[in-house]
Amino acid sequence: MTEWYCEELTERWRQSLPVRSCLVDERSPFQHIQVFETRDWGRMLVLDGKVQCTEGDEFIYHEMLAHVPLMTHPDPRRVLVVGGGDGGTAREALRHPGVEGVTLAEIDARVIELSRLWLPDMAAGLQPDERLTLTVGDAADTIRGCEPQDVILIDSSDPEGPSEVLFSESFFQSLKRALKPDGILALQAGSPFFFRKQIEEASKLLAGMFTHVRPYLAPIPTYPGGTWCMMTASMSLDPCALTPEELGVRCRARNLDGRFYTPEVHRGSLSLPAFLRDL
Ligand code: AG3
Repeated sequence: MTEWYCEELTERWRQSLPVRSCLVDERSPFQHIQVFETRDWGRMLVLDGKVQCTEGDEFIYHEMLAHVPLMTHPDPRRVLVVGGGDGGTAREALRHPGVEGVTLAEIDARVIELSRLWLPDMAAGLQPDERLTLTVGDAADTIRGCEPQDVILIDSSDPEGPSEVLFSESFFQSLKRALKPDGILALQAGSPFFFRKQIEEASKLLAGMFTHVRPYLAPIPTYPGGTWCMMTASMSLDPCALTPEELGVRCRARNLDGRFYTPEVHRGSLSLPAFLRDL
């Protein structure tokens, strides 16, 4: 009989996919961590009942969270990743040859350890690399202590529960302080169908602090609803200001060949449907 893993996002929305086996099922001091072998999407990391990534579609999420802001920046050197203990976002950031340092601030050491064991493709971003600094603990401490960053990528879970603070005004303020004046940040903002209120709040908060706030969309089949919203914020950098030609020049200069990300996808992802634009 086929076993199904079911994520229950709300009382009225569930999404299921068939799994072959459960590889990890444990409680860390921070959360419930599970890894499944799925039938069709490779291995899947689940935190507190929320699908974080599958080997089959993680490239879309990680490329879009990293390359939209990193390509918008003309010369990114220092990158901070908040969360992202599976390594996928760091892996993508390290693909930009000009990047001299990536600092990853993950609260849960077990996510790092288990990703290294079970999710090698993503954990490629956690391999020993002189450019990479792993910090385990409260991101707020890392942010306070780090040197000014060119790019900050917030790879958190949903804007509720333990990750809720990562969507608060004071947290955004601390990120702004950690960012160089000409830096750019990006965050995953949740489902445009189920987290409309949170997306609206985050974009309002950020718009009060930054000149350019740009939501964009990516299709992630294994996330509830299948479409996900991300957002950049910056005082000077606008991902919409670059033409596909200019982005193409940057991609070639950085030798960056995405499986999902292309200059056209960059532009297209920022073209919002009316209901989101009106938020
Ligand atoms: N972080 C965002 C996961 C959000 C998914 N939400 C859900 N399934 N309800 C992903 C971390 C990948 N590095």
